[in-house]
Amino acid sequence: MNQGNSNTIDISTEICGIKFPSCIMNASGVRCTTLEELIAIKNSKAGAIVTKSITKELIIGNPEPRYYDFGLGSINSTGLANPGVVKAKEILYELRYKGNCIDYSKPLIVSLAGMHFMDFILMIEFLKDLEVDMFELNVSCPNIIGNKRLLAYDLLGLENVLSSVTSYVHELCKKGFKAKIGLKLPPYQPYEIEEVAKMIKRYRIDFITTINSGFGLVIDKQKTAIKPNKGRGGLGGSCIKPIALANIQQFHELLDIPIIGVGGISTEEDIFEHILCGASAVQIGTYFQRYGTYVFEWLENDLKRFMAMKRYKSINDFRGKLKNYE
Ligand code: RRO
Repeated sequence: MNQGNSNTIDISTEICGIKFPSCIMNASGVRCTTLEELIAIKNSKAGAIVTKSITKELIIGNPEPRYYDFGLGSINSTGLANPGVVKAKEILYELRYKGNCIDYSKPLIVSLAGMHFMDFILMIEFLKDLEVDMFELNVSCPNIIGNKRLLAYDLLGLENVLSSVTSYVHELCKKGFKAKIGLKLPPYQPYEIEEVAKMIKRYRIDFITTINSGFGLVIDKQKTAIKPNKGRGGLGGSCIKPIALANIQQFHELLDIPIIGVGGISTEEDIFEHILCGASAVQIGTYFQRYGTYVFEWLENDLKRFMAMKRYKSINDFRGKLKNYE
C-alpha cells in the first residue's frame, strides 16, 4: 500500500479560536508542577503546556508511595500536591515571560482546583494578568481526603461554580480578559452526562476536558502500590480508554463546544479513536509519566504516518466521524 507522505500532514488544532501547533499535549497531573517540568514541556513537541492543578494554599500532598504504574495503567493518590497559587504565579511568570519578551509559541492551560466557587474566582482574579490562554477548572479530583463529594458529582455545587465563575469571567471579558474557561470532568454514567451537558449549555463554558482518572484499587503482592486511602486512588492509562471514549462520544453528541480527550493514550491509534469520538485535542498522563517529553515526538510522528497511510491531511478529516468509519 502507498504509505503517503507524512511531511504534509497537519496535526495542529484550534480550540475556542486558539491555535495549537499539535493536538497532543500533556494532561494535568504528572511532570507539570515545577518550573523545570513546565520548561521541559515548553521545549518539547507538546501542543500546549498544561499545569498541575493549583489550589489557593500550598498542599504537600499524600504520603508516598502515591503513584504506581502497573502496565495496563496507573493508580495515584497524589492528593493535589502543588505549591499554592502565590508560588505558582511566580513559576508561571518565569515560564511565560523571558525578560520583556512574551513567549506565545504554544498555549498555556492552567488547571485550578477548588471545593467552592470562590476558590476559583479568587485564583482567576489573582492570575488574570498572566495572559493564560485557558483555565481548566478541575472539579473531579478523586483523591480528596475525607471522602467528600466531588463538585462534579454534586450538581448543585457544580451549578454554583458554573454560574458564579462564568458571570464573573463575563465581567472580566468586558475589560479585556481573554482566557477561555473549561471544565475537567470525571468519568460519568450516561444519565449524568445528559444532566451535566444540559447544565453546561446554560453557561458560557468554552470547552471540556474528559476524563479525569476513575476510582480504583491496585494490589501488588510484593509491595505497597500506593499508601494513601488503603491503596484506593485514581486510575489512569490504557485500562480506562473505553470509559474515556464513551464519555467523549456522548458529550460530543450533546454539546457544541470543543472537547479535549484524556484517558488511555499511548499509541497513534488511541489518539485516532479519541478524535473519531469527537475530541479536538488529546492529553497524555500515564504514558507521559512513564517516558517523559519524548512521548510527544513519538506520538506526533506515529500519528502523522498513520494519517498519511489513511490519506487524512488534517485531524478535521475524521474528527467526530465515528459513524462513517468502517
Ligand atoms: O492530585 C491528585 O491526587 C489528582 C488530581 Br488533583 C486529579 O485531578 N486527578 C488525579 O488522578 N489525581
